[in-house]
Amino acid sequence: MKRALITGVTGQDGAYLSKFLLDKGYKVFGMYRRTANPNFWKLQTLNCLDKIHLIPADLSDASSILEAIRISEPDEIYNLAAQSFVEASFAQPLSTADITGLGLLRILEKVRQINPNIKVYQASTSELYGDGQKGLLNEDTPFAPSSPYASAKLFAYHTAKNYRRSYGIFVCNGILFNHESPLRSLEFVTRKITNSVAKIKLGLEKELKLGNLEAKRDWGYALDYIECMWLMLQQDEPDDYVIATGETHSVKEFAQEAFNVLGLNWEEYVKVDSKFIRPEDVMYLQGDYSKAKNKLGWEPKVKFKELVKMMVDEDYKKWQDCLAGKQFPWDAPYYVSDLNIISRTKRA
Ligand code: NAP
Ligand code: F7E
Repeated sequence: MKRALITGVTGQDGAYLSKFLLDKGYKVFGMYRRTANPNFWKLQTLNCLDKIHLIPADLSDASSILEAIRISEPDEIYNLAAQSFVEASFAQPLSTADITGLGLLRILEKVRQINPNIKVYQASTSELYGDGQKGLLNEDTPFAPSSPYASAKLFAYHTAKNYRRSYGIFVCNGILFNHESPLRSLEFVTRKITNSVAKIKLGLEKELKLGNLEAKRDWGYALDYIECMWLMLQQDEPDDYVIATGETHSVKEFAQEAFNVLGLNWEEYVKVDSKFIRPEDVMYLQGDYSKAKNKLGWEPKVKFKELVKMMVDEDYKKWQDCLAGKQFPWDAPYYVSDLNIISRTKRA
């Protein structure tokens, strides 16, 4: 039985990857950081919390990483943990650099020292390209990071390549473009929109405040992208791959489509609030996944409209279930604004 260690197991990708690997017969170890309030709702939603082995560790603490590798004795490590919110990286640049950048270096040093045969997946990102790009972006497009998050990920990207060349470690960079799902955290723009559309439809909220509506992203479905992480580690040689859909849409188009799903006109509800505008933003991203298609045999299945509908439908159902008094794993009650709505509806 193959053994995998997933860092960032409580995140969107960590939860989907846990399920994917369990279904493939892996013994799955999930690294999570200690928090005052546990946040396992994504793993609970996919019904795999009790099937994985949880190990408390923190990417900023090398000794805890050593312990996690010793306990799990993995064949494969998937490094998904990060401070992954670009906006927050402007407010917390040092901790972002520490976790999102140095985190991989700490892992690779332990791999080199303990067992250099462990294969490693690094969650690289389309944010590496930065602002000012045009056309389809591929593995040869030069990087020009536009945020502390992207700079930290660029450090990790090069660290992976360096450990591959210097020590022969099997480590792959998955240059993944934005990927979303009903398990996306609420601060990211897609889920922020779909959650708000559901509340507006149910009369629980009146407006949605967003920042830069013109930014374009290549949005795919997280579950489609998880398979690629695994495929990269099953190849004979380590390599770096762009994973994307090849389509791009603006935030405005996403909002328009999402309101449309529930028969609403986005222009009546969306307001621009400068609070959500970043010091520097990436205006355009569109990926060329030809290499993944040719070498891994991978293609995205879910396209833009289907993705938006899936997310709106899921959030709408969650709010309806909440109003009906049902209990289920969910993140909205952890956000003050949504908690206030839930408390209000319970009092009424
Ligand atoms: P996510 O939902 O934000 O999950 C991030 C995970 O990292 C969470 O489990 C989080 O734990 C954990 N984490 C944060 N700081 C940590 C620390 N100091 N030590 C240990 N764990 C820590 O992110 P995601 O969307 O699943 O993305 C997975 C990875 O892919 C990330 O590295 C992200 O940067 C990268 N990526 C994402 C996308 C995308 O569109 N989703 C695209 C390209 C690359 P808590 O739950 O405790 O916060
Ligand atoms: O922003 C704009 C915002 O936060 C998308 C992470 O997974 O993907 C993600 O990073 C765009 C930006 O994702 C709001 O300015 C407008 O232009 O959903 P986002 P991101 O920054 O693209 C990459 C690939 C990663 O690697 C990251 O880990 O939407 N936008 N108004 C807004 N964004 C947010 N969050 N909130 C708004 O109100």
